[in-house]
Amino acid sequence: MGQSVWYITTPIYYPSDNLHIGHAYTTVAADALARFHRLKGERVLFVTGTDEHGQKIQRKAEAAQVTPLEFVTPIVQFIQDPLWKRLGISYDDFIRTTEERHAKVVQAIFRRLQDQGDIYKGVYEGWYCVPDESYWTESKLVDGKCPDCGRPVERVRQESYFFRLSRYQDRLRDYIETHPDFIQPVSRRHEMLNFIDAGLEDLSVSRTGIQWGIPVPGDPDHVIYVWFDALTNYLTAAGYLADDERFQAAWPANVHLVGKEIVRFHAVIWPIMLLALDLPLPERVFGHGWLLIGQSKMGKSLGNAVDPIALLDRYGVDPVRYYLLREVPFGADGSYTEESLILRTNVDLANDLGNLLSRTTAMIHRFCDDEVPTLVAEADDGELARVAAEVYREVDEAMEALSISDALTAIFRLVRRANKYIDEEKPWDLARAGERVRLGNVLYSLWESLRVVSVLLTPFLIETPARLRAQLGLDAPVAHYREALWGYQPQGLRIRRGDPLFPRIESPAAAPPPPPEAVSSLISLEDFQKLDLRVATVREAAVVEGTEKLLRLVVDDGVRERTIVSGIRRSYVPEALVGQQVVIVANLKPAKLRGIVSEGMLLAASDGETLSLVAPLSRVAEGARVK
Ligand code: ME8
Repeated sequence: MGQSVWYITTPIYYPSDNLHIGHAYTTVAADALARFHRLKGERVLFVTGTDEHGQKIQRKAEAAQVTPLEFVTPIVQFIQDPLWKRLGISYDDFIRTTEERHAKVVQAIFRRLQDQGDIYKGVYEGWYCVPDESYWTESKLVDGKCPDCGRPVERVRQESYFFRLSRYQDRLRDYIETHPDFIQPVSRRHEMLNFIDAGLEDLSVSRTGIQWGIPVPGDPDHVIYVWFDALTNYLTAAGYLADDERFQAAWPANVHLVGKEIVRFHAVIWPIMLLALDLPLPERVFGHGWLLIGQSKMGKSLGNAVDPIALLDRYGVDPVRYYLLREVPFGADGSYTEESLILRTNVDLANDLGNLLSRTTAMIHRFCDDEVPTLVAEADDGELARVAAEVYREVDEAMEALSISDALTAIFRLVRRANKYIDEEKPWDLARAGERVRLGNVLYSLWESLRVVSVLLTPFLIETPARLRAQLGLDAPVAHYREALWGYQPQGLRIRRGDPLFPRIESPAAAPPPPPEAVSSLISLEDFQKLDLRVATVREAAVVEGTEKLLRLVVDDGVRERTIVSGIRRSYVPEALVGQQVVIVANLKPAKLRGIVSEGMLLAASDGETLSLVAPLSRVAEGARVK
């Protein structure tokens, strides 16, 4: 089969309420992957949509005294525009399960499975979780509640059609065993194998007593179970039974991106439907983690949902996308806080990237009259070119592995290395000393690093790449990933300086600073001189696992490297500290914190919750005395 389209899907969301940033999280991640593959010149099919049938929606509509379609339509429209539009979601198809094209496919599949004896009629007796639209047997309930979401379940006894999952159990198990990449991350794969090994019961795939769904062909008292209906969307959108050429090119899907709570539907029920239809299985089902508020999952009905539109209004599209894509390793759970969004924007975007651009363009303006210098290759140290080449490869590998946050970490490694390169090479000294060749090479390398970054950031951010490129003097939008190769751009451009890329955000949540404490009792100069305060440079920084406040730093005090445990985690991301100078109390008695011996302390100004490290205004030698 000539599969030539890279096909990625998100779950289709229930339009039972407005969506929150948990839904935006999946959709932005899928969007970044879709944009990445397009940038590599591939044909992409990126599908998202809405799952509009089922008991939950029917009840919501009844409560609102409108028809289910009247209930969902404005929500669906809102999801398309403004929500996905403002977030820059570049979907190729938006599927609604209430569309005619979809009902046809669902009914055709149902009929075929019935004809081949995979669907049969019986009686279902057991429990149903309406919010999750899932069936449970008595023995699976936890304290009488839904084992997945902990909410109350309802007793159901009715005539029902059943899908013979049991018939395919062994084939599915073999498939998972022989296709180690099928279910990711690997922890979910183990969960699914255990689930299958516990034995698959035949699945009830129709309901009576509710009307809001696709009717069972030839038996209109039954509507088709909403998950059977919803999963089929992936085939409908690929053109199954409607457009053979489209379908042959797109199927099987390359990635079904889903939240971890619905991996079971995608890694057990869905592949069995496909096995029964003799269709190839998707290449990967990736179950990512949850955005948490405190310890709980953010959820529509849990009253803790964060509205993406409010965040877009406050911070703009790129900080929100950057935060969602960068903050949490893709696959793991992570806590959402607005403070961490602000911190990410300030540290990575405003400080590291914004400053690199403003410093670079300011120096090209001042020393080269806005003209980007030409590289004199024989005299170049090749340092930034080397890092850029590594990052080019790392981003590619990370995106293939769906490690989206690692891809961004790699890009910002180049940004940080370039900033450090300015500090090391001191272009202003080179200018003063008349070292024009070296100066030109340094400035060219900085400009070129930023150009490479503008290409690499293209799949992730919407507005920033073009704004960055405008200041670099580049007008053409990025067309292909290979443009991120060092030296791709012909030389001889002029920069156009502009506004800062990202203004620093002042934290709205920060408490007003407490009134300064009254000055305590006076001390003598000798008392003060007992303190051995020194400048040190941070060499390593990492979080102390299991703590909320602590970072473990290794600092160079000019004589040796020492470890200091410091309570600054809430105010600093560790990697941003590496290379920074700080002031330490060098003669503090060592103390053990969380099992780590801390040899000294960092000076920081405390402004309510926020801590700001104290540092010399210009770089000085490590070990310099502060007095
Ligand atoms: O489950 N953190 O729809 P849904 C991260 N209609 N992601 C989250 C999240 C959170 N706190 N909350 C939601 C359904 N999501 C079905 C899907 S597919 C054939 C049918 C994301 O509206 C995550 O992707 O409840 C999760 O799987 C999805 O939204 C659930 O959306």
